[in-house]
Amino acid sequence: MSGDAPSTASRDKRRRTLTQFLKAEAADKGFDTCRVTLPGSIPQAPARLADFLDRNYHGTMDWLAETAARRADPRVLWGDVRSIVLFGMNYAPADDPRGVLEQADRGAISVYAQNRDYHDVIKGKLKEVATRFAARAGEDVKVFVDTAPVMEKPLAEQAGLGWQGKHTNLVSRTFGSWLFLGSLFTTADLLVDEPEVDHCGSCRACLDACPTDAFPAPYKIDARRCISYLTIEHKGPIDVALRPLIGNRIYGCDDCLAACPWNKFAQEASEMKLRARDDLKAPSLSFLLTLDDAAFRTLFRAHRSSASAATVSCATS
Ligand code: B12
Ligand code: SF4
Ligand code: SF4
Repeated sequence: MSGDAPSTASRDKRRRTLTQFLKAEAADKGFDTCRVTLPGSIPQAPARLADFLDRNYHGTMDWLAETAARRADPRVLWGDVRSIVLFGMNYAPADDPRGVLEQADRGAISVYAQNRDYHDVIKGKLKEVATRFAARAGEDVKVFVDTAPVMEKPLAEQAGLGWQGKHTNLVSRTFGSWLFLGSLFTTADLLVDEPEVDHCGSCRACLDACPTDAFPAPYKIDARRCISYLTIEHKGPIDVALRPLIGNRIYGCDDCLAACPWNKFAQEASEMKLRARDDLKAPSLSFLLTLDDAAFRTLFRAHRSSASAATVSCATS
C-alpha cells in the first residue's frame, strides 16, 4: 500500500501541472474560457439527439443523422480519449444586432458572420494550443470546431462554460449568448471542472422572440423553421409561408440570442477578427442582389452559404 502513495501523488501533480499549462496556453492564444470535462459526462445526449432526429428537426442536414453515434458519445468518436477540454471565445457585438431589422433596404447578417469565418480563427488557435500541449504532455490530441461530430454545447455545460439555455445554445454568466465553442480531445488525464447549472428560471424571452416560432418547447429547436438553417444550411426553396417572417435577415439570425437578459454582462469581443466588418454590418439589399455566387462567397470570405439562399431572402422583403 505504501508504495502506491507516491505514484498517486505524482499522478495528481502531473494532472494539475498539465491542466495549468493548458489553461495558460489557452489564455495566451486569446481564448476567453477553457475548462475540462470527462468523455462520459453527457449520458443524456444520445436520447436527446435521437429524439431530435426522429422528429426530423434536422431537415436536410443529413450529416447530423449520419454521424449520430459518434456525435452522441465522444468515446465512439475516439476510443482512447481520457479528457475533453472545451474552449470559448467571446464574439459579443458592440451594439444590439436587432437594430438593422428596422431598415428594410438593408440586409441583416448575423453577428457570427460579420467578419472572418470563426471556424478558421478558432481552429488556428486551437492547433497552436494543441501542438504546445502535445509536446509538453507527450500525449495524443485532436482538436475540433463545429465541423466534427462533437456535441459541443452539452459538453461545454458539463465543463462549466455555461448552460444550455431554452434557445438551446450555451449561455454564460459572463459572456451571455455570445460564445463560440471549440474542443480538444486528449489521452491525457486532466483535472476536471464543475458543470454549470441552468439559470434560465421562468424566463422565456428567447422563445417569444423567435420570428418563425422555431421552438416546439423550451430547450428544443425545430431547425426546419429556424432562419439560420433556412438561410445557410437548407437545400432547396424556402417554404412560402416562412418567407415573410424572414424579413431582411439574409444570413443567419440572432433574435433568440439577442433577447437573452444574460447578455447585459457581455463585453465586446476582444478578438479583432471577430468584430464586425463595416461592410457586413448592414449592406444594402440592392447591392447584394447584384452578386453572383462567387462574389457572394468572396464577400463572406468562405462562410458556408450561397447567393441563391440569400437571394430568396432578399426577394421576399
Ligand atoms: C446543427 C447546428 C445548427 C443547426 C441546428 C441548431 C441546434 N440548436 O441544434 C442550425 C443551422 C439551426 C444552427 C443555428 C445556429 N447556430 Co449552430 N450549430 C450546429 C452544430 C453543428 C451541431 C448542434 C447539434 O448537435 N444539434 C443537435 C441537437 C440535438 O443538439 P443540441 O442543440 O445540443 O440539443 C440539445 C437540446 O435539445 C437539449 N435538450 C433537449 N431536451 C432537453 C430538455 C431539457 C430539460 C434540457 C435542459 C435540455 C434539453 O439537449 C440536447 C443535447 O444536448 C453546432 C456545433 C457542434 N458541433 O456542436 C453549432 C453551434 C451550436 N451553432 C452555433 C451558433 C453560433 C449558431 C447560431 C447562433 C448562428 C446564427 N447566428 O445564425 C444559430 C442559433 C440557432 C439556435 N437557436 O440554435 C454555436 C453555438 C455557440 C453557443 N454559445 O452555444 C455552435 C456550438 C457552433 C460553435 N462551435 O460555436 N446551428
Ligand atoms: S436563430 Fe432566429 S429563427 Fe432561429 S431559433 Fe433563434 S430566433 Fe428563431
Ligand atoms: S432568454 Fe431567458 S430562457 Fe432564453 S436562454 Fe436566456 S435566460 Fe434562458
